[in-house]
Amino acid sequence: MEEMTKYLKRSIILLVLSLFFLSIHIQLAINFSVKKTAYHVVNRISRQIQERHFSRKISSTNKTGSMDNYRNKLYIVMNSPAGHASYVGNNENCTDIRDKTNCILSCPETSPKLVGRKTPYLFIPTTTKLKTALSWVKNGGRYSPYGCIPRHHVAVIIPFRDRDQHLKTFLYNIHPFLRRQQLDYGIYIIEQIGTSKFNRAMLMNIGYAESIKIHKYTCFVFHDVDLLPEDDRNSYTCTTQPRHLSAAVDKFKYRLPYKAIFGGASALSQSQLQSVNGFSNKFFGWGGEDDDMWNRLMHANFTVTRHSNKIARYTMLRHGKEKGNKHNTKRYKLLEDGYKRFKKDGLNSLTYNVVRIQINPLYTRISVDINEKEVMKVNAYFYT
Ligand code: UDH
Ligand code: NGS
Repeated sequence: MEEMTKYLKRSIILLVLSLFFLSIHIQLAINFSVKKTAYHVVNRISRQIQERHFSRKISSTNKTGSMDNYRNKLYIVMNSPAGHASYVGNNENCTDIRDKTNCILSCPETSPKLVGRKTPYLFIPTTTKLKTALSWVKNGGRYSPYGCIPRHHVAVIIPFRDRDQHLKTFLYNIHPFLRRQQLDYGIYIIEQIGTSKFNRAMLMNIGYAESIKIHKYTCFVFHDVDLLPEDDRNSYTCTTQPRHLSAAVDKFKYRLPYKAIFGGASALSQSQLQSVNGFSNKFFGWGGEDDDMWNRLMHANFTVTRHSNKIARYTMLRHGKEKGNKHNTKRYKLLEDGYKRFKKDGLNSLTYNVVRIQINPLYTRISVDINEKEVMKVNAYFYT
C-alpha cells in the first residue's frame, strides 16, 4: 500500500512538472510567431514610408543619387567627387564619410572575414544539406554583403555539361568562400546542351554576354567546376591586369606547369575582355582555348598576374575524360594562326541559342545550343 502511494505521488509530481514545461514551451512559441508577424508588418509599412519619402526628396532636390536596397533598408547612394558611389547614408545628413551614424562605408580593400588557408570539402552534399548550409544565398546564386558597400561586382562563370556531382561540391565550397571576400556576386552555370563537341571558351563568352544582361557585373571569373580554392586570400576580383587564379593546383603538385598557362580559373574585367574581343569561339573539344586567350592578352600588351603559389592553391576533383570533350586535333593550327582572328572571332561574332534560363536557389543555369558547323563557318577564310 505504502509502495503504491509513493508511486502515485511520484507520478503526480512528474505530470505537474511536464505540464508546467509544456505550457512554457507553448507560450514561447506563440510569443515568437506573433513577434515575427509583427516584425514583418512593421518592416513593410516603414519601407513604404521610406520609399515615398525618398522619391519626394529626390524629385524636390537636384541631388544626383540612386536608391539601393541593403537588408530591407533604403539608403541614398551619394556620388563621390570622383563619380563612384563611395558612401551611403540612410538620411540626408550623410555628408561626411566620417559620420558613422548616418553613413555606411565601402567594404574594406581586404575583407576582415577572410580565414586564409582552409581545406575544401570534397564530399557530395545532399540537396537538403546544400539548402540548409547556404540558406543565406539569394535566388539565382546571388549574394551581396551587408553593412558595407561592395567594391566588386563579380559574375562567376562556369562552363558546364553533365557534371552535377561536381557542381554540388563546388557550390558547397564556393559560396562561403565568396561571401568571406565581401563580394557582390552571382554564379552562372553555362550549360552546353546536346552531345556535340564541348566548347569551353565559347561557353565563357556566352556567360559574359548573358550575365551582363542580368546584373551590373564588371568583373568576370571563369572557373572550371572541378576546381576548389584552398585559400580565400586568392581574391576573385579584377584589377588593372588580368589574373590567372589557379596557379597552384594539387594535380600539378602546386606548381605552375608552364608560364603561359591560363586555364582553370581566371579573372578579367569587362574592359579587359572587351579589348581582346573575349575568347575565341573556334575551339571545339579539349585544349588550347586558354592558350589562345593568353596570346590575345599578350597581343594587347597585358601582363597576366598571379598570387603566390602559397595562396593561389586549388584541389581538383578527379574525373575521367568525357566522350564529348576529346582532344581537339586542330588546336595547334588554331593557336598558330590565332592572331589573324583576334579581331573577328570572339565576343563580336558570338552566335548561339539560349534554350532555357533557370533561376535555381544556388545558381543561375543558362542552357545553350551551339552549332559547330555554323560557328566554324563565321570568318572561315581567316584561318583556313
Ligand atoms: N566541362 C564539363 N563537362 C564536360 C567537359 C568539361 O562541365 O564534359 C567543364 C567543367 O567545368 C570542367 C571544365 O570544363 O571543369 C574543363 O574540362 P576538363 O575538366 O575536362 O579539363 P581539364 O583540363 O581535365 O581540367 C582534363 C582531365 C583529363 C582526365 C584524365 C584522366 N586521368
Ligand atoms: C595544355 C593545353 C591547355 C591546358 C593545359 C593544362 O597542354 O589547354 O595543357 O591542362 N594546351 C594545349 O593543348 C595546346 S590540364 O592538364 O589542366 O588538363 O589548359
